[in-house]
Amino acid sequence: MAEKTLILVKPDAFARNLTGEILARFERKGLTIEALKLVHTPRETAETHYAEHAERPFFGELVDFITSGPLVAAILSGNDAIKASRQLIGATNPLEAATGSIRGDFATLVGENMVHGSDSPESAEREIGIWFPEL
Ligand code: DAT
Ligand code: MG
Repeated sequence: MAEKTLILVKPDAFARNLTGEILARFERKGLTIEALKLVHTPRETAETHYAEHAERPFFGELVDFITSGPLVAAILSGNDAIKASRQLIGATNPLEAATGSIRGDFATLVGENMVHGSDSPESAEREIGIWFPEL
């Protein structure tokens, strides 16, 4: 089923010059970049994006991290793009993410886990509206 998802190459990955490597993995899987931008994220945007975690103890650190430097936001499309992307990204905790996944290959900290991918069609629609309001 053709669908769209919202991907963030987070500030840790951007700072480590891994943006191209990460986007290449999604492209190699067969997903298509529909939109792409570099963002200096306003705090309010990060808080809106992660609103479901507002009551969690790590929320402040999460918003600090996601606003700590530029990130790259992308809309990807393709067959089951949401599930396919989450597979490539791996488990939330990089220490539990499979080797071969982005988090499994490049990260060790849950708070600096390289990439975000929407987790449902509803999330994808909401998140595309946050990061690409002009579309
Ligand atoms: P995912 O990014 O895999 O969808 P999530 O939606 O549960 O994971 O959490 C969003 C982000 O919040 C996650 O990428 C990293 C951070 N996070 C999640 N659980 C955490 C924890 N226990 N401690 C610190 N940061 C956490
Ligand atoms: Mg999530």
